Amino acid sequence: MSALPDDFIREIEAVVGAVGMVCDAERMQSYLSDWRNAYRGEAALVVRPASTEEVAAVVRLCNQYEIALVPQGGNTGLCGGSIPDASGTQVVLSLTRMTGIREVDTENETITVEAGAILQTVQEAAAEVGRLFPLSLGAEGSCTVGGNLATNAGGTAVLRYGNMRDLTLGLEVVLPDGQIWNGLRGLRKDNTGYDLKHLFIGSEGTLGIITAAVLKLYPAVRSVTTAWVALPSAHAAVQLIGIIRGLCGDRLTGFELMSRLSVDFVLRHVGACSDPFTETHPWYVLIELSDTQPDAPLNELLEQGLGGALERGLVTDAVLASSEAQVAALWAMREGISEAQNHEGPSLKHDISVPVSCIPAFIQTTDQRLLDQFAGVRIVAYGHVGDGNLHYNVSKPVGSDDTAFKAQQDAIMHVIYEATTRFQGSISAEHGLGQAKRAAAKHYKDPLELALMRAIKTTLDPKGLMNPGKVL
Ligand code: FAD
Ligand code: S2G
Ligand code: ZN
Repeated sequence: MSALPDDFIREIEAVVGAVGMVCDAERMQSYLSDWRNAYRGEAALVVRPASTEEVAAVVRLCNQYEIALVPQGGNTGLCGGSIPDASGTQVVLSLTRMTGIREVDTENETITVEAGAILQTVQEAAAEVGRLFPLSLGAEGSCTVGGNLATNAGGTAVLRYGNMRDLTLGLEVVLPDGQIWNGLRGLRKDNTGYDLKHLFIGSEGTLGIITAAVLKLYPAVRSVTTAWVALPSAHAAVQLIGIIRGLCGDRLTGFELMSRLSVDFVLRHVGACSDPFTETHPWYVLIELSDTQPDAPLNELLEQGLGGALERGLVTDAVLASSEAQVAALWAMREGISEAQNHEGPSLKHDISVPVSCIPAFIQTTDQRLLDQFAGVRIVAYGHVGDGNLHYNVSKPVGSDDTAFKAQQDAIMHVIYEATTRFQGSISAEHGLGQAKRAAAKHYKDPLELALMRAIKTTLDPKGLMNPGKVL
């Protein structure tokens, strides 16, 4: 706090009260590093406003005193976007006191929530009124809606419902000058000029602070079937999703690919997980079908699709979950990969997307190049096949030195991102850029796109106080 002017601190306290300020170093710690301790920073102060008006007043003061702000939700981001820099001069603005569910409107199928609401709480609020809010990801117990919006989060149901951008109808945003933009409309159609909410969705706190949102609700699903399927190759997985989608259409709500090594990591480090098969296989997919009809014939449909695939040699084994507990165990296997990687040394994360049809060739050629150049590295490949989104993470060779492995991070990254570019893909499918991929974006993104992004940034945040050092 020493870096801040006394009258600034007094004025902040007059806005948020002592309850809304975290000053001592001890209590500040959890705001200064991310979920996996990959990024650490220092803050002059952590402020926890309780309302949009308080956020606006804090932003106005930071603007007036020219103090940089780092918006923060659940701190589960994987690109260091919510962590302050090392200067100790920035203020972290945590939305975690703004957890209100402002309105649930079942006639217009919308739910209006505040930015600090935990994703799981929003899912539960929808379920209470017989609706579904479909965003679903491994961090849903601690990530916030504001963070989901700021990173345009994806997760496992994108292939059926889309990502956060697709699920949002309106936003309330505090702009870098402290003005409150109230765009909290729940209209499905509003064609009156530029669609401004889409500027802020995915902006990772660099264009303003999202304080509330109007989100879409969907009919609750009343029947679900889940299968764990073994395959001989990633190519078989791409062929299989075509078969299942052709047969089941929009009932296909999850199709998650996992390599054997991903599964091995989970079996090794995540308790209460077990392999449904006795044999090991190179690849697995977790398939979920769901329907709003109770007792929809989902098992029969899935057995029909898998049966045909088995005859064609695309599937080598399959099991349909026969209980809620087994469904949960299969998803725990999938969602446990992120955590399991942390127990195998540094995990060099690459959240890439390529056209779905290119996934097999991307994996085959990139695996080869990496293993040729970095003998012994372990490639943890898994992710959301339906979106062409692979989490293509690299763990160190067994027994090697963490520091020596991390020294190869850029070289490994360029092999992966050059392959991504060759396949017309993106270097960040769902996690955003944060601080982790800022340099890579400068290298791999189209210069005109970067210039347009900078023009928008300069227009909205001319003093550059909103989350500096992130994205651009
Ligand atoms: P934070 O980490 O607090 O912040 C993320 C970014 O948003 C930062 O740049 C921050 O400045 C900004 N920000 C936060 N709140 C606001 C606000 N109110 N206004 C403006 N800017 C704001 N992500 C996926 O997309 N798909 C997945 O499948 C997925 N799986 C994950 C699994 C695990 C186990 C973990 C740990 C993470 C996973 N993530 C996934 C990443 C992460 O959960 C998402 O990026 C999530 O949306 C971040 O939300 P958060 O509240 O934790 O945001
Ligand atoms: C997921 C988490 C990313 C990672 O589990 O779908 O988005 O690489 C990821 O840990
Ligand atoms: Zn993911």
